[in-house]
Amino acid sequence: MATRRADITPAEDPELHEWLESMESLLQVEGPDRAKAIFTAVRDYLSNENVIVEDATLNTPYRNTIPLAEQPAYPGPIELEQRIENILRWNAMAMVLRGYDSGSGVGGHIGTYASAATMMEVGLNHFFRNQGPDYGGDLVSFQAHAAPGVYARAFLEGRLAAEQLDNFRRELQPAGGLSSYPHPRNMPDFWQMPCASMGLSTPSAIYQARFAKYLENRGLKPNNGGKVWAFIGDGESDEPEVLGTINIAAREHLDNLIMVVNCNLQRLDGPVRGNGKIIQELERSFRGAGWQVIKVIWSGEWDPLFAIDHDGVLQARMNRAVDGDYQMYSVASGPEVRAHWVGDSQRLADIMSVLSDEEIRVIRRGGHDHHKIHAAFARAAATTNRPTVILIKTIKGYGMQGYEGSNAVHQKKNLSREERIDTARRLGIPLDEAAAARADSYRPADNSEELRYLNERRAALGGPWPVREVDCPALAPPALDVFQDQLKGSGDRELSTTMAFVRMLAKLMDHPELGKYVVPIVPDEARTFGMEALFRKAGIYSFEGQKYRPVDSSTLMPYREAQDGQILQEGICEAGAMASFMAAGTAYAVHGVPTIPFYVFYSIFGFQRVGDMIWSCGDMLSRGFLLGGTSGRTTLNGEGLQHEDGHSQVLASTVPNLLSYDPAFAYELAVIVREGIRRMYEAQENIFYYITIHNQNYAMPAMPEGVEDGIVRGLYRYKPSDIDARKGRRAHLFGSGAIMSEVLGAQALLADAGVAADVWSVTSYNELSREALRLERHNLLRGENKEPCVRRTLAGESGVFVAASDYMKALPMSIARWVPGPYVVLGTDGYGLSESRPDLRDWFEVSAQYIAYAAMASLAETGVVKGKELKDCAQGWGIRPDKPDPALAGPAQAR
Ligand SMILES: Cc1ncc(C[n+]2csc(CCOP(=O)(O)OP(=O)(O)O)c2C)c(N)n1
Ligand SMILES: [Mg+2]
Repeated sequence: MATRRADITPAEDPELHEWLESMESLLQVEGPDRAKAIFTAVRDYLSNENVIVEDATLNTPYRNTIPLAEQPAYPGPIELEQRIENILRWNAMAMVLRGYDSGSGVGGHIGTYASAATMMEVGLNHFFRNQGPDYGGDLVSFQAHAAPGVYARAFLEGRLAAEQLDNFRRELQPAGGLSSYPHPRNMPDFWQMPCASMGLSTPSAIYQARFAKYLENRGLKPNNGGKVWAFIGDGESDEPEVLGTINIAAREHLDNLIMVVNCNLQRLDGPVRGNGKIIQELERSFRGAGWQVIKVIWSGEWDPLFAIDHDGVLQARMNRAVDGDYQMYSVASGPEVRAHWVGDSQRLADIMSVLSDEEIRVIRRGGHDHHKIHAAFARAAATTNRPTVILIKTIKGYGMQGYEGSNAVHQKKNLSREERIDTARRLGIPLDEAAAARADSYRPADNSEELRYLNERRAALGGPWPVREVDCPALAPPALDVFQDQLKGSGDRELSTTMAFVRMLAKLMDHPELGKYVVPIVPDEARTFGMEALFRKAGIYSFEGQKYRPVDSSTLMPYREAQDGQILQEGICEAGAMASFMAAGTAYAVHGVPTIPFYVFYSIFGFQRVGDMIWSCGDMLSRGFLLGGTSGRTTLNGEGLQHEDGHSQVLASTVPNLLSYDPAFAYELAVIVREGIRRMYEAQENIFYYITIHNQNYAMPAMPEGVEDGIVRGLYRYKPSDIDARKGRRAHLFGSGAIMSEVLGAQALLADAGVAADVWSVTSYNELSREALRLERHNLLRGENKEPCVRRTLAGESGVFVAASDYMKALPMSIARWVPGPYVVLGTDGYGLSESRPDLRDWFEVSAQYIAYAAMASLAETGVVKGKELKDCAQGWGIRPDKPDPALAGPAQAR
């Protein structure tokens, strides 16, 4: 609580009174900077003496950060802006009401925009500038649930037709519809950034701001401004991604980043902090993280009251009230508010007597006052060297009479006939009663004062917002022989696909045209993947360069940080690294720069850790390569249950425009990466890639003739059997990733047993099954008979088929329907455990022996192999019929 000199009489505490008196005179005579310097010195002195003044500066009193004296003049005609805002409020609400009336049950929200409208309008009329010849362009994301307000504006601008508003949340309607929330994927000329999954827009915005600086520091983008504005909800700020990523923004001095938290004190179910104050809590967190914090709490109507609050009772009361009280004030009557607020304080009663009961009831919060919002935005926009958060207090459902501030307002989708007519009247919408009751849209004439002003303001700021325009040069893919080392094989030298990948990456970074666009991204795992050699070569990006001599400076691979460093080293923060991937993968659209991100991570900490962020990348049409390192449940030996990934390929299959591959050989990787660059950066397709790479070393073969097409499609014959198939003793083994080594082992075992087995490399079950499903649907609807790749490639092959991978059985099962014969799948269902690689493969039944046994058993089933022979094989290969099922059991059951 703030202490004021007048609170303490000389009689009560002469010493304290004297100190406060000195401070007061210091402030008045020498000004705030000097007072701050002296206070800081006193605080530092105490802290040096081990007296820590907690909270010394993290929280300020519950009032506006910018005092009246520092509030700039408002640059527009507020009355006119308010009239326009009222039209937007009406149209935003009307589209939700019409959705309700249509009985389509598609829903919609009114309360969020009602609370956020004024801050959005102040931004759109005076701050958010589009890209232009000499300005980098602002990237703005509003709260997803405020989307109706954005559509309402585009309707006034003539960018959206009335039918589209009628079809809010009905994207399939013939006249065109509008997506519920900002989804660039579904409205690629309109929305810039997705934000409907609460919490993710904060890291997205932070890392977009950082990536813009990265591009500037590396000379890939002119240093010509462009801010990132991210508006979020106060309830949303409870998502761990929000406060979990704010430190980096301060550390990187992101003065191109402004966050705005709409503190309407409510979320969906009820108050965000009934018993506390969300604004004060966020102030502490952000200031503690090094941000500039600007609070916008009270409107101008409070200023005269503050002016007569000489002894601070009003301020003390404001400090004391909790959010539950403030929410109650937004629904209570004037006398009720006065009585509760004043309590038994005569002094407070005197101050409040300046206002009538009605004035008390309608007295506004800062978030509904243009002047206060403008002052905060202007200060934030002019700030250098650090990010700013603006905490704006509002009322949820502001203006929705009878509903504002109620706990149910978030879900309110309907109003009665009388309420509609009354709302239209209060907002000054010139619709007759019947039209208001129908919730018709209202658009003033093109030459009306409102539309002229609205269009003029946006024209002055570079055009309408939002707009997503892609203007980016295409990049030709590298010639395949850039990856000569991978294509010609490694001879006797053994290496993993991870090592092959790192070499390819280095080659790409050296490429004369593509090199500068490559953005390697790693969480704290570069050494795990053997990427440390790149540190010296490419440097780790740091806006401040390297202020220290690295401990390993005398070695061949020093930890080199540099201002123009190319590598983004994200530390142990997969969410942040994904946000960097998103920023680098969308720079083609945001900045017109075709950066190619390669984000290499521990594969188990990808989809299941930050899967929603990957989904969001799909929404934002991100391009680039995700690389799941140390992949494969049995290939990553030793690490155990929470490290061994045998399911990311299955999870990858759920992202519709993500292509996923599990290559076994270096040349496959080369073909896939080259094809990816061709499709994403030359053909500019909106797809991205997931490739699992592993750490098992083996000799990498040279690329056989004519397999490129099969690699890309997902299947080709890698190694035919070198024995003849006698009496139907024929099998086909599908291998992928590191399990290819076991499959080749099984081929040899089967040859010894007199079974001719061909080995096929399956680089992507997901691509194979997608293509087959696509064609199956095509055939179904058109009565045609197109053959999917699996069936076409395997046509005419006889015998049995066995698939083995380091992933769940669901993966190879996905192509079962098109395999022309008995098909057995082996995989790694179940939790991983700590063991050696051979023991893990035995446990999960994906060893050469189990693969060979599965082929024999399948041949036995078809009558080609006799029961006795199968038993002998089982015995010889150490197959245990009574072994526990790894999908169900753990090490305790194994003993
Ligand atoms: C990750 C996630 N969880 C839940 C939701 C559902 N949801 C949408 S809005 C909302 C409440 C938002 O409250 P707040 O952030 O305070 O915004 P307000 O509408 O109050 O401005 C919830 C729970 C969501 N969209 N995303
Ligand atoms: Mg809220």
